Amino acid sequence: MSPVAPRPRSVPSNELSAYADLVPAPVGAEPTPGVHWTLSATTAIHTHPAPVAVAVAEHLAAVLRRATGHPLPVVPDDGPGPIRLHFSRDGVPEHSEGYRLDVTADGVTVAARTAAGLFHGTQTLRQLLPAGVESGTAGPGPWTVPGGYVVDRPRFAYRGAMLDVARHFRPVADVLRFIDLISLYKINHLHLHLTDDQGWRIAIDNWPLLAEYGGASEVGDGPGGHYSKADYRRIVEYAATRAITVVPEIDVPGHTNAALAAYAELSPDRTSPPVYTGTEVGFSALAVHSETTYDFLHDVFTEIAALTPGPYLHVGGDEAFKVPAADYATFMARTQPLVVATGKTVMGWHQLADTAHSPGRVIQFWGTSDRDDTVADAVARGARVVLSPANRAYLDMKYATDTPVGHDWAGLLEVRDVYDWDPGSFLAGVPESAVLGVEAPLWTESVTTMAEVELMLFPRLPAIAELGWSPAGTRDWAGFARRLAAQGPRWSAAGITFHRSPQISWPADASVPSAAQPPAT
Ligand code: TNX
Repeated sequence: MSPVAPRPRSVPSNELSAYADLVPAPVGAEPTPGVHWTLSATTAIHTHPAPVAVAVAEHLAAVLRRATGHPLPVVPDDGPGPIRLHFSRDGVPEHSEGYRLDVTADGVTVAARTAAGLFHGTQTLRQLLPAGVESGTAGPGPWTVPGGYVVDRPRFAYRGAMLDVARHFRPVADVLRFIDLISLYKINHLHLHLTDDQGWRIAIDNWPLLAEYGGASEVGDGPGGHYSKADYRRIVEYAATRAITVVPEIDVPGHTNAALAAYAELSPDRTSPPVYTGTEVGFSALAVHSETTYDFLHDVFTEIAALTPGPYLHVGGDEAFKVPAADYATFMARTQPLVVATGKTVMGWHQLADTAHSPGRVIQFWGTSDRDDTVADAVARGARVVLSPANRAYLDMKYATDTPVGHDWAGLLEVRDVYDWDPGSFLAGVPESAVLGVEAPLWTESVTTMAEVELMLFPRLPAIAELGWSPAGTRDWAGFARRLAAQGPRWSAAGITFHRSPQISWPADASVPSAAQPPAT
């Protein structure tokens, strides 16, 4: 990874506009002209001693050590220090994820009510430092932060990104990198699409062949793979240190060929189909009239719930074309209570909307129109909605016809398409109060490497992140395009592959270092 070349000027490049360039846009921010503070070889990070706060401090230290080469020790909070992370309500917005960040001539203070708030504040601090702070190798600095303050909190509680690890498996290290990437923009839910026709990716003790046999395939000729329970716990714990909750998805009753291939008794005709490595959808289904199916779901949900500290368990429910509507309703009327019995809240794709309600359930809308009466009815019955309109939020859609991977069934999605809509008023009959948030799904039928994952994420993921986080009143395409441009040099410094959208006036140095890099794998 090559660091960004130092700029030949005396005013650090970030000093003039750093507070105006933040993504996602904060609730409030002001620079203090003439004031700045510079990180040095003697800077320490003073933190509240709670392990959750120390974890945030250690993460910040790791990022800063990499790029600055300075030792950045993490020490217990003993009052104002050059960098201070502490719990406080003073001037901190009343929200569990809110924070206040102050930069004076003496240093940086991040105050929040929770570790999540501290974490988000430290992500903002990264953006106030020069772009080279994202580099994987030590640069010369100076590591100057312009004086000022940020007061911030999210608009929506749920800001998600989905990774389909079923069509193409991704090893744990890649998932951890994915977590790092999405956490830069204050995404707080990682939805893992763990099962599909092409592979079952999570070990289930009571049904070992699901992962052992059903996990040993993927789209094309690849070997597939699966997460052991220890692997999965590692992902969940790592996500927690980045203020991210994992949402596991077990997609039923369709999208189940891998499970049927492993266990014939789950299949309507009691015969295992061959392993499937193509990209069609809608051809598989569980035996919805068999008690074995519900025993299976009970076991799977119980084991998944035990691995899941977060509140949601996603049951999929999309594209079950082989299941007649009445059977689908019966199936979901039995399946949802199995989730509720584990203590989790049901989440599902919006095909679930007109089936029985369960308390607090979350409907994930992936349609392409601004009207869906079944979703509006579900909301009237108490459901909440996560918005992932495919023509706005599907990150597997190509940017343009020449995008090397991806689909186009919901259209070509340039960054403006992804940014320019309002989740609070998008769906008829779904008021802002019923919108839990937004999510950007990345399906991986054609996405096979981390470089391709990154290409599809950047720069669109920050657009969805901003819709989820920033106050509605900040939404302005021209302003966002300008702020997004300032992120380019950070991605280059970090070695992140991204689409040089022609809609954005990238600064000259946004393309140079990255283009010189070998493609990531
Ligand atoms: C539809 S979106 C699907 C997925 C595909 C995706 C491709 C949804 C709930 N189902 O199975 O991967 O389109 O864009």
